[in-house]
Amino acid sequence: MRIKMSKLRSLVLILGDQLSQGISSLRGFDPAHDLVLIVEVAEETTYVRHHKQKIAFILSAMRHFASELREANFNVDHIRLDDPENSGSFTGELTRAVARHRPQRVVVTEPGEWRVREMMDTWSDRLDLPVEIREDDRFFCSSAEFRAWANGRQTYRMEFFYREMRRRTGILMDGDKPRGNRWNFDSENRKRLPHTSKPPERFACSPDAITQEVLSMVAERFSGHFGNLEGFSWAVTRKDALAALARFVEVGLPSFGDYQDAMAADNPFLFHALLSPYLNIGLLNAREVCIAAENALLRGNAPINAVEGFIRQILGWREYVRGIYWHHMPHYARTNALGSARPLPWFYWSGETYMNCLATAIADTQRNAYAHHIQRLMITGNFALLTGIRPAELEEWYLAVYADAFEWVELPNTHGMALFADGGLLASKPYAASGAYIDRMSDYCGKCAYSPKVKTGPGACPFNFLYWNFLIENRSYLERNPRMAMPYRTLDKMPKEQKQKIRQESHAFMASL
Ligand code: FAD
Ligand code: DLZ
Ligand code: SF4
Repeated sequence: MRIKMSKLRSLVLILGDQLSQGISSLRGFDPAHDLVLIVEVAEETTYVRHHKQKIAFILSAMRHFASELREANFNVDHIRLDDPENSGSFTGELTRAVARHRPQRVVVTEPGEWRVREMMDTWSDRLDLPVEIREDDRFFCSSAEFRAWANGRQTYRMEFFYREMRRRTGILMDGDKPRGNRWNFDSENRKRLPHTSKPPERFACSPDAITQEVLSMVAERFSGHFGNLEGFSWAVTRKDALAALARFVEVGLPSFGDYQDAMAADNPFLFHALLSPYLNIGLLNAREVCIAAENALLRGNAPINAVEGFIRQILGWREYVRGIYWHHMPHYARTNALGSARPLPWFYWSGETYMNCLATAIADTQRNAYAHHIQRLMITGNFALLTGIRPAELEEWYLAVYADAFEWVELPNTHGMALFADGGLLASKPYAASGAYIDRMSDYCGKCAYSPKVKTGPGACPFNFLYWNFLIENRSYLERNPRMAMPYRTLDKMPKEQKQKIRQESHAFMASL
């Protein structure tokens, strides 16, 4: 801290996922009167047992952000995790900082998790100080705008929300028409990866001295947490995150559309952006990412199916899930439409299973704190859906294991999209699939102990019998859904003995989990 303040005006608390100089809490900041507070706290590192890389990524990015702020002439009080006086929680550290600095008020931007919002709402009374909680306006759609869109609708559909966002922002619009004369190129986003395809190398940043210090601390202090630290190569500064964006636009984006849903055993990244951790902690903002992609289209460097497919994920899905989260919490997390109650199998943590698709997706996750969307949805998510895993247990897993996981985005994706636990509020039908889908979209099955071609009996792919068993067990709930009519017609044509076998093998399999 460069100035001694006897009468501090605002103490501005910046959380670990608010590392943007444009964050609303910093607006109007005056170095002569205000002070930034950044706190590394044990509670945030352990409220779920985060992947080691996730902790290192966030703490290192926080330390880099604190020095960037200082260079930009902000006064910063940064409390480190290993500070012996550290109380270990946001509330405790804010209370200590208020005692140290005696501010007239606290300013903070709203958090990304309901849990922290509840904490924040107690601060003014606890501290006996005004606490100004500002809107997080790093998103295209505010919670109030989402509410206005959602109110009065019986069902939500991402596609209609997304079109409205396109019109409202002008992104990928040509006047009042969608660029390419179509809103959605989803049907051109489902190719299997050809053997000849050469995805780009991952954009990797070597850890600098600050990151190395954090890595050592995490290795020692969080040794029992899931995942590896070796090969840590996330960007931890805005400068490097911008370089990652530029590199993706140049080498990944052109093929992103074609192979968006493909999976490959020897490459967990393919043509994906790996930008979600940077977007979610504020090193990149969503608008600049969408504009960079649109510019690639306008310059003729990437085709429309890639650019539309990519922008749909950010302008559409990312905003849509956030809207649903804040509109429906806290009730949302408690819904369990299919009554799923099975404990999470231990192999989600150990990776030890003979099912090669699951073993690969989990090993990728251990190694990189990353798996791409289809691995998360159609492998680990699909298996949990078909076997009826208790939503809260699966959600804790997803929140812990990915570097990009914050509840506002993780929960709707897991609870709504992967598990259908919200009964179809977010997605129009369950994303349930048999081994045939996984075999079509990946090269996992060739090296598996099971065969996707065998439906029941020895060597049968568990996804095959579990898929039909899921339809049988949830019939009364799902058959009302017009989008499920076709699979139920197929099920009805199946011989009774086959259905019996499916049920028996599924029960035996699930009992063995
Ligand atoms: P790309 O495939 O390159 O996509 C580009 C960007 O689009 C991403 O960086 C991300 O910001 C955005 N995006 C893509 N799909 C989604 C989506 N469904 N919801 C929100 N944003 C999306 N994403 C998170 O950011 N945090 C999470 O905790 C998270 N948990 C998930 C849990 C499950 C069960 C599922 C099915 C998906 C989850 N996702 C989550 C969405 C998605 O899988 C990741 O955003 C994506 O894999 C990130 O990798 P990428 O940057 O390479 O994405
Ligand atoms: C995830 C995380 C971790 C691991 N550590 C910290 C921390 O020490 N200090 C901090 O301010 N934020 C951390 N975070 C991110 C918070 O959990 C996140 O800001 C809240 O969940 C609100 O979204
Ligand atoms: Fe997964 Fe079944 Fe293929 Fe094995 S055969 S990799 S379990 S889909």
